[in-house]
Amino acid sequence: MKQVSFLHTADLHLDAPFSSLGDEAKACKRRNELESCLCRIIQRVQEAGINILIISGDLFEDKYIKGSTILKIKNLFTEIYNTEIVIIPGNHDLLRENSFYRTTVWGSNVHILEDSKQVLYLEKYNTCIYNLGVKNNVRMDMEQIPGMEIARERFNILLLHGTVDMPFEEDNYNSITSKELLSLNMDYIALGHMHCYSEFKNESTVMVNPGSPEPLGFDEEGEHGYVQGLLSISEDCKKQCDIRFIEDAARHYHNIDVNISGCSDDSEVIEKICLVGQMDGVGQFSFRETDFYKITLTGFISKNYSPDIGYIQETLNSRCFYIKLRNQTSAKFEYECYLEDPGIKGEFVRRILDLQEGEGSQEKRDTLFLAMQYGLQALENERVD
Ligand SMILES: [Mn+2]
Repeated sequence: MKQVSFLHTADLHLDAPFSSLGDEAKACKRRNELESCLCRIIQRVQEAGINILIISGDLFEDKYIKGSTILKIKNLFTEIYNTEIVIIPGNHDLLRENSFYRTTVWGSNVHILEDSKQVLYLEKYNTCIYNLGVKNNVRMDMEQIPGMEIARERFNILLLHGTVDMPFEEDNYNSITSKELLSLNMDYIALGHMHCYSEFKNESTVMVNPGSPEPLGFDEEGEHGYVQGLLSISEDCKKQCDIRFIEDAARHYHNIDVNISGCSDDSEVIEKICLVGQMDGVGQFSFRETDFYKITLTGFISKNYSPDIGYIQETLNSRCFYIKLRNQTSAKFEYECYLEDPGIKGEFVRRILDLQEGEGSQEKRDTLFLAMQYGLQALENERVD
């Protein structure tokens, strides 16, 4: 076998509760969409005649997964009987005693990797598959690999569900550096765990964390999908790894700050939010009806006006799949009231105004305005928001 094709995904989190949405109908819809995402992956594997499907952990949420969902997964896997499916459990689908990984009778094309001491050899694809950290002990497992003879004439793929290049905190699952992993001399390293895409390379290895194919929260903005790749080897044993990212998410998350300084009623705020939506490149109608938005209202508003968050949210609700508003505005101090003040507040305001007058750049004048607002906050409330 001179080449082997693969599709690499991770972190599907099937049956995730999506409880933070606070809306069971939408959560249910989203769970169905995760299943549809798996269906699309299977369809792609079938159509492209992919040799190996790699799932690098967190295929499902062990705590919430239903037997019926497992059955759907199992049935889908049987449909791609010509493809070898290689799965590593993650921290949300740990390999515990009565895990569905163990209690389900999977088809013969499904390989669930349970032990880092074992190497899965897929003879028909001339491929060895290694794994690390199944029991959250990546450090110990790492020591095994150099002892295993890595055959250069074969394709070598390593699976790991873990935290790469992040501060080594105790609660980080399978923490390790990209340098250590790249030094293992694999051809492709299939990571999982981090929900956004990242890619690492050196002369001999390509390592990818594909991210969750469907984003699962507001800290997962941007494109989501999976990786399709091809490993090939030439007569003189030179190897090549070509990969491409395939965007495939049904919905996306957006965090947007909207400065509503100067707005004095809810309709003005709604207008401002819609304008920012447009500037964000979201299109003519400002919101994508498929997407999730977290809008944070910022800026300084009059003490006499308090935005009706419930009303604004209701009004914008129909324009997108989900919207959540946060109000982080500050009360605006009317500096004019302090102009004649003989005390420190008056002196402070007069000095700032003098500085503003002598300042040519609008940016610096705006900064001085902020300084005045925060200064007055401190002087009036003995604290700054
Ligand atoms: Mn995950």
